[in-house]
Amino acid sequence: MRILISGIDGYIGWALALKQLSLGNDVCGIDNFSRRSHVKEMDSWSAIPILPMDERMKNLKEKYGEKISFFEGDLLDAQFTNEIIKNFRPESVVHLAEQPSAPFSMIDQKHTVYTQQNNVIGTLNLLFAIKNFAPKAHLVKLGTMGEYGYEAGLEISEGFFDIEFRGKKATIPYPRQAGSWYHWSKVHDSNNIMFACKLWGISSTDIMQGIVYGTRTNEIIDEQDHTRFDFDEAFGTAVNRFCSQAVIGHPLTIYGEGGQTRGFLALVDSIQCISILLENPPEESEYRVINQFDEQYNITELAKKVQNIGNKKGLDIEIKQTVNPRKEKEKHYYKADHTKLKELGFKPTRLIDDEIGIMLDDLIKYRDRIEEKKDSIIKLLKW
Ligand code: USQ
Repeated sequence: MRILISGIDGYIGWALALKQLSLGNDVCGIDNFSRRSHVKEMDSWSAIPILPMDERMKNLKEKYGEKISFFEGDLLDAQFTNEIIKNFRPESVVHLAEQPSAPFSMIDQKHTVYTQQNNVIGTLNLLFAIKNFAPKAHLVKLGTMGEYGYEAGLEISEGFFDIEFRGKKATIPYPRQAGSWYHWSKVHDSNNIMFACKLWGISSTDIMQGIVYGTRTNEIIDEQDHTRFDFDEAFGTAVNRFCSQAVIGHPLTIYGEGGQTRGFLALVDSIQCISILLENPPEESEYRVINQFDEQYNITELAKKVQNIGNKKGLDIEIKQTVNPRKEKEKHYYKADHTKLKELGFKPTRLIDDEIGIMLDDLIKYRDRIEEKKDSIIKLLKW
């Protein structure tokens, strides 16, 4: 299969590229390196060092030859996007090239506008390029469970739900009530993709992904294989942040009451899920929505897990409730369907406790790097 990965330099993009190459597929990656520069803007860096792209590519080319290629560029540049699709002729496009941080999108007007412009217009350019130059390609787009929000107090279905209103029945998209400008950018993407499928016959899978954690996949063996791992307030996500805090003796930062509940998935299983979706594309014109997570936890449960596992390794971990910089529900009902991937053959391979142990072992080696940038853990990016 010929797979285009936009955002190949990111946390999921890099791990996915390694997996797809190992399966014998042709991979073309594009990236504008915005993640590297945004984390720098937070005065931080990846806890686990990653190589510059030219060295990453040199290593991959030694192993996979012409099956891997890379082009630096931006999806906001329509000409660049068109050329890539025209020349590579992908059978699948995995679109990960978005600004992924909710706190970053909430900093000020400039960061909000940047996030929505980058995400929404980048996706639109990609949709037009697919329509014009690879109309049969399957677009796999990374959305987020946060699109549904936490307000309704109802069970969440997978994309669509059945409703009866004033005597008539219909199946309609599940309401979206996102909680940040970033999460809303994903909602706008979802609407645009759904419309493009209807209008042009494109087929797409929109992944409502939960929070991904972990340092490893089956392909990440040597140091040079590692994918990035962020811990700063904007780009570090819950479990990854807690593990980074744990190894330097920083108290685990529970925001507010700590009852915020989310779906979680190990990195290795996120890559497995995307690979299953690539191998099982939807029908022509179909807009398929998948909820992609394994188990749900609240933030306090997660912090306690990291504390217990870390303390057994000799770390001395404190948990501290801090003032919540975000405007969000700190306790809420949460129950979301996630059966479609299992029906396609997904079997989770990692228990969260095992993965936290592996992460702590990996991160202990890079304690000095986290220590050096520890001021980026709390930046008080107030919403
Ligand atoms: N939280 C803490 N302490 C921290 C960091 C976070 O209590 O130190 C809380 C937050 O207040 C929030 C929850 O943990 O209630 C999750 O925060 P997060 O930063 O781990 O995740 P979030 O901002 O929701 O965004 C992340 C990714 C995003 C992805 C999303 C999936 O950055 O790209 O779309 O997870 S989901 O949350 O399911 O929408």
